[in-house]
Amino acid sequence: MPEPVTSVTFPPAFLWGAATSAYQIEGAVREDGRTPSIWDTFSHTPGRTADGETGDIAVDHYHRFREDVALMAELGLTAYRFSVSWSRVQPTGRGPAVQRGLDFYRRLVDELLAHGIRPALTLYHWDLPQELEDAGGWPQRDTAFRFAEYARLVGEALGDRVEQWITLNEPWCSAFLGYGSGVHAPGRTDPEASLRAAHHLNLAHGLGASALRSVMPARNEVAVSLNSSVVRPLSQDPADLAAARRIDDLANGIFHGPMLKGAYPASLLEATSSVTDWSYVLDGDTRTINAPLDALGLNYYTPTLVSAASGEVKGPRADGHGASEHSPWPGADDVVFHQTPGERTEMGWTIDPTGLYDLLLRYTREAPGLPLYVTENGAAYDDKPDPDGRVHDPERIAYLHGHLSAVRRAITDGADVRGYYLWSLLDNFEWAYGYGKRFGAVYVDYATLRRTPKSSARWYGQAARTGTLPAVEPAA
Ligand code: PNW
Repeated sequence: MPEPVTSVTFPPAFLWGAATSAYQIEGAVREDGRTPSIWDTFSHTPGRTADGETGDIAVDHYHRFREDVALMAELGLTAYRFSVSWSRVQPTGRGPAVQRGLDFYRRLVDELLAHGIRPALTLYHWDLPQELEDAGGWPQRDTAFRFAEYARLVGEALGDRVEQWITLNEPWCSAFLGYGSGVHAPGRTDPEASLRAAHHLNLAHGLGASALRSVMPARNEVAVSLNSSVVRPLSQDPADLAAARRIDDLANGIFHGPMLKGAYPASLLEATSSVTDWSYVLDGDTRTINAPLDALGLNYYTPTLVSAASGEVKGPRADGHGASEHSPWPGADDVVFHQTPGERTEMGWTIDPTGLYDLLLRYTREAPGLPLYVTENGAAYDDKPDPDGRVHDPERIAYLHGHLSAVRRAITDGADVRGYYLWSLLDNFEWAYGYGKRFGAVYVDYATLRRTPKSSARWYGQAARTGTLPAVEPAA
């Protein structure tokens, strides 16, 4: 691996963070009044996750958060993005907050602040209280109002000490992997329900953002994290361009349209008209969803390459969204997904830092003046400790170097990127893949739950402390 010739230096205020989510790390699923979320139910349903793995214990962060915060501080990180478990705060998804549930997050935030680490709080990272799913889940309009109430409770409790707020994490995954392809909780496979879910997630975002503002100090920032896809056509053939346009609407426009511009793309409404009539979009909804934002979070892993069906035998689906006979792309059964050429991570996701650059510049155009954060980016590798106990992950260092360099280039070219959150701080429960996919900068031995920073964690910490990317270490 050649060393970069010029040094890559970031603005002094740039945030160097790591990200996690509640169900993936906390464990303690029955403690202090917490009740099951859809991910508890799903992971305990045979056949849903690899080897039937669950988040029951995960990496026991609920009991080890002080150790985890100390680790971040020692590495030199300046920001930490975590999510709140809704069913710890409101076990039935309704009613007053459980103080013991909120207290855990108060202690966590205070520990972060005491170590000079800026907390960024995500309200919803996929773990809907099961009772709300039993009442219809995201396809049901009422769920959006329940979310707004939950947002208000958490905003009241923590708005005095958390300045960065994120309403939803990746609503695309909640809607289309949860209710379309069924590879995520609650595991439903109903294309019309997945579009209803998308609308009610949008509505939840808008209502939630306004609820937060009504109870929090004005200095706090409200954002959303989208897993906006970089959709590329296989060729410049008009049919391929049209296929890319349709997937772009279903991946991106369906969320950023109402959130940033106050309207769903007309092309989306038309292309999905055989699946749904959109009658659940009521007067005023898109105005509600278009609530002002202070920043936009973008999660990026790999680009999406598509073409129109050519009439040839279709290969296996290569959209990297897990194995299902059901598509997460309603009304787009004739679009073919291709593997982007190039080296891949353990997830089978092609490494393509240019995609991150393109994404940041695209949203600089879509939302002029809105500060951007990379709220997730990272890679899974098959990390193993050496006999001496150290964990060397030069591939992850190369991945981070490539993507952070792309962020730097985007800043140079006009994108207002304020920070980067590495996914993930710790190896953790990678949803349907269970514990087999390790995204952590810190290695977790699942037998003992011992944490060992990988060489990438040291590398990233040095970047955080100096504001400059260290050279990539020579491949082992
Ligand atoms: C994101 N896809 O998940 C999540 O926000 C994290 O919780 C997760 O651990 C991380 O990325 C790595 O997977 C995604 O199929 C899951 O396109 C699936 C997809 C995208 C993101």
